[in-house]
Amino acid sequence: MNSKFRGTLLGVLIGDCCGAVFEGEVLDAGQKFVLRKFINKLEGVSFTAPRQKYTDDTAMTKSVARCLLKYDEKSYQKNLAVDFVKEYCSSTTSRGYGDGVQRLLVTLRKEKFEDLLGPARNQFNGTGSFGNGAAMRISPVSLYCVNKSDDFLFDLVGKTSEITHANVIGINGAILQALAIREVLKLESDDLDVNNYVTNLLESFKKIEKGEDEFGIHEQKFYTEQLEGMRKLLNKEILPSDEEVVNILGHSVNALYSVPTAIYCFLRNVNLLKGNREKLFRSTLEYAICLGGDTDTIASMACSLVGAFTGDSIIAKNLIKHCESSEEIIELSDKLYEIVFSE
Ligand code: 8NA
Ligand code: MG
Ligand code: MG
Ligand code: MG
Repeated sequence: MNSKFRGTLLGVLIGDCCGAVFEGEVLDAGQKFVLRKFINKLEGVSFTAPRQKYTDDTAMTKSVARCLLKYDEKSYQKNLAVDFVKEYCSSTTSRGYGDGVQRLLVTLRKEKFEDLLGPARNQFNGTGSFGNGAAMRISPVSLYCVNKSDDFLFDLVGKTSEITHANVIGINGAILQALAIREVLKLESDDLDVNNYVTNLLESFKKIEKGEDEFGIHEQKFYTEQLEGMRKLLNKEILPSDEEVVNILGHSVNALYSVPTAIYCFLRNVNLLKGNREKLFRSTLEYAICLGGDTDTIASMACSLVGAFTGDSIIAKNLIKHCESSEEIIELSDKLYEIVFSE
């Protein structure tokens, strides 16, 4: 299990560092060749500098991991808001934070964290952010909740998300990613029944998206519909093209159009590499970036799932070494493992 903890957080880091180089692009055949060469170089012979830089995805994941290490129900959310701001302000290079979240972190600081949730609710004319920023940083919560109930996980995902994301799409994206990681963490063998796994995620989401208000029971089908689209793509006899995948699932900064995409990247490669698990990390990393769009975040979320599934032993040692702060990420994973299994 320690290896799975390391794999999860290293997946976040490596997907982010490699994907950031191609962010916002649609990759043609030439750029896909460049991408393959680029990862080959990072996996290849050891070099000292320069290291591949991480972005907001990893920066915010580190904050979540640090605050879970000193988790206390009452102070967690405030500690996390303060850590997000500290991490944001301490960086000397641009980490590619979303526009909305940058404004929000500045407001939290200026108002001295008096109102922890108000600024997030005021984002985007009061609709709150539906960006994938809550989902991209959620993996430490899956680690922390590996032996906890669903309700505990939902509550902790909510607390971790709502500081920056008040829109239900942003928060439910984080719930989906958290559940998806936790389910593979719990597997003891490297045999994953993909159909069963998707059915379980769908069942959870049908419940989550069914609500009740003064007009009675209503059903929203945002993530449920995306997961159904994902299942259809996975069951196709002919492997869908990149264009078809992006048309159905999306590749944007919207959580609805990136979290299911990341899960699809993972599951497609699990299906393709049944007897060849050592290739799963590299293959998923390259595939997720090939889809273009929000490449750092989709690759980060997809690789985190691979790492949670296989552990860190299948990740090339030099690829780990060539990403900024990998030692710190390993240390955080090991500490989380210690506290989760000593409780
Ligand atoms: P966010 O909350 O600022 O949301 C990201 C973007 O989504 C916003 O800037 C808006 O354009 C849009 N958006 C979100 N909610 C709404 C809404 N209700 N109405 C209209 N537009 C909306 O930041 P976040 O933390 O969710 O973003 C995470 C993403 O930002 C990650 O992909 C991360 O890698 C980073 N990112 C940065 C860039 C960049 O140009 N630097 C590009 C893509 C992604
Ligand atoms: Mg980023
Ligand atoms: Mg935001
Ligand atoms: Mg991104």
